Formats: sequence, C-alpha cells, structure tokens
Amino acid sequence: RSKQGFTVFFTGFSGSGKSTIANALMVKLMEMGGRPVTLLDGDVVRKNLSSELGFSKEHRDLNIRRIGYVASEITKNGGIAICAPIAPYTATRRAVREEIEQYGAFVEVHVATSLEECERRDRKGLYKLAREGKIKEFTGISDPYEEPAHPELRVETEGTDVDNCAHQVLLTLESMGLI
Ligand code: GGZ
Repeated sequence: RSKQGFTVFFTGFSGSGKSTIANALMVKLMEMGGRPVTLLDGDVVRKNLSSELGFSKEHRDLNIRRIGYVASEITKNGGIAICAPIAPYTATRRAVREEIEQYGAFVEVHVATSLEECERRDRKGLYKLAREGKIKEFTGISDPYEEPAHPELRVETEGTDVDNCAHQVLLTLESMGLI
C-alpha cells in the first residue's frame, strides 16, 4: 500500500521559508508514524557533508548531487527524505529527480516567496551584505535562480502561515497516494 519511499524536495531563495516549512512537515509526518523521516536541511548539509564547498555553479551542483544521493538511498529503503537547499539550477534538480524516481516518488515544492520579500525580511542580514558586495555570488542578487516550471506544488508564503504551507504539502502527498 503506501509503503513506497519518497523525497520532498524544497527549492527557493535564501530566507524564503524552506527550512521552517520543512521542519513543520517533518513533525507532521513523524506524528503520522510509519516510515522514518530524514531532514536534509541546507545549513546542516553544508556543515556536515559539503563543508569544503563554496557557491560557484560547480560547487552548488556538487552539493545538490550529494543531497540527491543521500535522498535516493533513503527513498530506496522506503523512508521519507525532506531536502531544503536553494537548488537554483533546473538541470541539477532534474538530475536529482531522475535519480530518485528510480526508487520512489520525487515531490518538488517551490517555496515561491519573492526575492523582494526575502530581502525585506532579511532574517540573517545576508541580503544586506550581498548588496554591499561583501558576499559574492549571492542567489537572486549576484547569482541566478531558475524558477521551477512544473513543481508538484508551489507554496506562497506571503499571507499564508507555516502550518498552512506544510498542510498543503501533506495534501499533495495524499493526492499522490504517498501517505
Ligand atoms: C546563497 C548563501 C550564499 C550565497 C551563504 N548564495 O539563509 P541561509 O544562508 O541559511 O541559506 C543560504 C545557504 C545556501 O546554501 P544551499 O546549500 O542551500 O545552496 S545551494 O543549494 O545553492 O547549494 C544562505 C547561505 O547558505 N549562503 N552564501 N552566495 N546562499
């Protein structure tokens, strides 16, 4: 029945709310029981798996491929992987999708908070530093973000709270027969 593993792959700007929604989703999925849930958050992966990498296209791609590999192993073994990197490149996201779809479902969720809103919030002060040129190759400011054309779900965070966004992901998983 619903024993297939799957990966929920969030993508969006820094400060878009990916981590917050991913965490809320993790809690909901854990409460439901059943399959083990693993969160591969951007910062945590950068610290533990990709500490030598910077933010060039090559390094971002390598980072995403590593996340994709770990998520594919989790998916293969019937678990749930939740990934929350920026993942700015369409081709790299597609490669990860193809790798994971060999073993289970890939659910791409675009956290569609606008750049203007992320910069307005500037939770970590990084946009300010990027504008001042103190952080180079910053996504949205001095580096590209290729918006997903056909994600399984796009969530708007402006005017929608975290719990509602996480709930929308659950509804998508349900409609795909995954939970
Ligand atoms: C984008 C950067 C950069 C640059 C540091 N560009 O809000 P945060 O701080 O915690 O999330 C961002 C994180 C992005 O790492 P990812 O592994 O998700 O990126 S990618 O998927 O592109 O590999 C931000 C911080 O690292 N950060 N410098 N130049 N974000």
